[in-house]
Amino acid sequence: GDGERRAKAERMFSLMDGFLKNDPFSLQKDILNHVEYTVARSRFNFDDFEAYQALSHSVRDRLIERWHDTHSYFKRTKPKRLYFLSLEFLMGRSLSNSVINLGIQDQYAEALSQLGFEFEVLAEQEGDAALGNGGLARLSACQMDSLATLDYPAWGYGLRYEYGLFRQVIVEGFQHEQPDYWLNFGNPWEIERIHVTYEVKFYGTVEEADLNGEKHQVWVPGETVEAVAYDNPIPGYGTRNTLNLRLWAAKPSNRFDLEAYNTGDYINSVVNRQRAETISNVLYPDDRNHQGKELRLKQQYFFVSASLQDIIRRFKEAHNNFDELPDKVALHLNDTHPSLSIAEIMRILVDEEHLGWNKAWDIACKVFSFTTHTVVAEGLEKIPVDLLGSLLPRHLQILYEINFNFMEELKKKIGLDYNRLSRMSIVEEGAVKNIRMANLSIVGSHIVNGVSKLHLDTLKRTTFKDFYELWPEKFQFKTNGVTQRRWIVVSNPSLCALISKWLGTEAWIRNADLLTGLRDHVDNPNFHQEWKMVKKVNKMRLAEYIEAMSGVKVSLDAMFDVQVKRIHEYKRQLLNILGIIHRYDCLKNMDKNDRRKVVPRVCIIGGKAAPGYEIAKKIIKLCHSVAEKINNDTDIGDLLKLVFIPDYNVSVAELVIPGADLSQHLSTAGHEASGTGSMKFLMNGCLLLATADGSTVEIIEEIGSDNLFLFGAKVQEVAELREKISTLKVPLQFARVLRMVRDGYFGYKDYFKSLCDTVEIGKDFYLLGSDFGSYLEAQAAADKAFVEPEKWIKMSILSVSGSGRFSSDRTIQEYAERTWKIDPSRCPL
Ligand code: CR6
Repeated sequence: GDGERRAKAERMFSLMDGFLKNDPFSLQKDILNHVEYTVARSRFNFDDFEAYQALSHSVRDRLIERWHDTHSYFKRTKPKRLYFLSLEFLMGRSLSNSVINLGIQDQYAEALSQLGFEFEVLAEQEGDAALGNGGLARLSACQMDSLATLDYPAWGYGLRYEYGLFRQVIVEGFQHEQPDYWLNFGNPWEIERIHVTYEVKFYGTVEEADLNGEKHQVWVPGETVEAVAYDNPIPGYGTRNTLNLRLWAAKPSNRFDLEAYNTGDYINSVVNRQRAETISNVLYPDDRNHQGKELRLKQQYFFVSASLQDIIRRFKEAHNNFDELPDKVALHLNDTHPSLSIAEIMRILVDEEHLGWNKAWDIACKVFSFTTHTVVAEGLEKIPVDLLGSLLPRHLQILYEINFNFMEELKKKIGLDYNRLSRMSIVEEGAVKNIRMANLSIVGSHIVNGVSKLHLDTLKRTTFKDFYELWPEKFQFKTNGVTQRRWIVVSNPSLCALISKWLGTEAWIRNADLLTGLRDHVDNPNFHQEWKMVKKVNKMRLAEYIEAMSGVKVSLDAMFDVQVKRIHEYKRQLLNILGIIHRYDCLKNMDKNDRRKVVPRVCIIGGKAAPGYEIAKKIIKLCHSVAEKINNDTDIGDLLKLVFIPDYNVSVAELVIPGADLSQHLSTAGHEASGTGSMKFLMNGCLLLATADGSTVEIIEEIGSDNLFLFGAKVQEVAELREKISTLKVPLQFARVLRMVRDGYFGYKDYFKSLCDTVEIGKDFYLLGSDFGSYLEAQAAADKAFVEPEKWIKMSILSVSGSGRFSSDRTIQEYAERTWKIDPSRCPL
């Protein structure tokens, strides 16, 4: 009975000694316990890595406590929940972030130093969790941090890839990819839930069956794989709330298949079974092209099916009527990658729960929302109908039915405009028939989001014009943001301390709008002095790293000029390199006197190229070739250095961004949906040199065009320039530096030819030539500002004070209020 249960619970609680204590002494005891019993090393003899492991386990214990409390609180209070579905999360390291969000950073530092360890040194032992490609994936990670911090009742769902994004190794200037088997050394941040498993099915046929006299479609699958849950606690800052990021791993199904084992070929049956695990093995390393690969589609459906089974199970535990689903559940599609969810939920509601089609469709449309991170139509995901039909035959039928109904509805509204109907159709007709995942996502969601104002404007005018005209009320934008917890507090402790000192509060860590308060001190010389010191400390840290990585010694007096992001033609790293060649060329032709007036520069470039993206790989090689020439030119010395930082990832970003004076964001206007790197630099007091693209437009609104270096054609001009692409005028300097590369001045003449061809007059789609003049002017303006330290520091302060709007807290609050309709639900202390 009840009494018995209560007695048992009380005994349990007393046995467990209440909650874990966070004073340094208790922390030390916990760490040593983990050394001894978890890591199984002797407390008298363990190294830094083992100390890191034990430390992480002690942090994990504390996370689990809060995780339990949060989830039992949600279970009790039943708020509407958000489920954030994303195939990619770029979490980076967890230790520092967790300890800071738990608010026990100082206690841990003290506990460790008494044990003879340094927190920062142990934190360096951790590898990155790199389960994503670039901006989109890091955005998901920032947004999880904000969801937790703002107390929203949310879950993240993703895939637990065994191989994260490849490691970039540079050999003689060329990129090589190495597998990132990140689980090699164990992962203390995840909790394996061996009992939370679901069967995911593939292939097979659809058969017709009779159910109470009605005809029903029944999927008879051909293959079954098991999904196992791995939970990753996401602690909020300044709250007990700790959310869950549930990642699925594929395992062979435990279903006992008598047939397979009776054939006598035992070994082969086991090997076949084992193939199931390949589904979640490896992350696709391409951030733009996901075109119709079977394994990729399998990953998507595996993810969708496991997540939805889990979500529906949780819903059914607390509710007995699907009418309530839209009031209790919001499902967010992070890009089109999880958009099979729309077909899957229809299959569950219609085939398994036996709801009528129209009712099920009505529920689905209310539950889903969608964010697109792509600008151009060519970047949108498509899946060949044949592939989908063989892997998921029932889903293909459902997709056809969704499309049929949509087309009928559309005809009533727009008549028989066949061109428009075919553009809007979910099924693309042609030699190869495709399912257009973006069209599916728009049709099946009640809100469609862009990631910046300009992005949405562009979508309305171009890619999604037809849909916008049909459903203008569906379209919104939520400008991206990044979390100041990771991008200031974790990565730049000196700046964090300085901000808190001058604002007189740490409240900005939860409310970044307060950063505007720094404007009050913008002319204070003491503040300037301290600001300068902070930058210097971070530049020193970066300079040491550069020397260790590349052997290049750099001067701290130089301007540290950084461009770090995925390598893409539209991001125009080539423009940067050509600009550097121009600078070098000018220096070579200058007399001694003039050289004395030159601002010394350390140009830093970093980023990965997708393994099959040849031009991007050539850009990396060119960077190395130019660097070799310049860095070994004793005549130039400290006036110009170029370094490529290999294997750019989240933890490298944490080191590079705080140390930058200037950062470059050079995308041809209209191509970067948002860009989020710029926001991290802004938060770290680094000035931007940028085109008016993506969210930069809003950064300009916020900090004023005087406080950054703007250049290049605007979006409207880009279209016009492209019209006359074969007659575009390019500056002489551009032709000259290009010629230097072509003529083999940096070696590898033949290899660089096809790269040079991409920017030749008439072919220069990304308009490097026509933007070159304006780019050089912006660079000159940056040089000029740098020699007036007062002015520069002021711009830097104004950058940070205007960065509050680009906190992911603001983004998430907008999503919560305008799209998901969820309320904060704060777990009591
Ligand atoms: N590559 C956009 O290109 C945006 C992020 C996050 C991107 C980038 O401008 O900031 O998403 N798009 O919204 C995709 O990944 C498809 C990106 O990271």
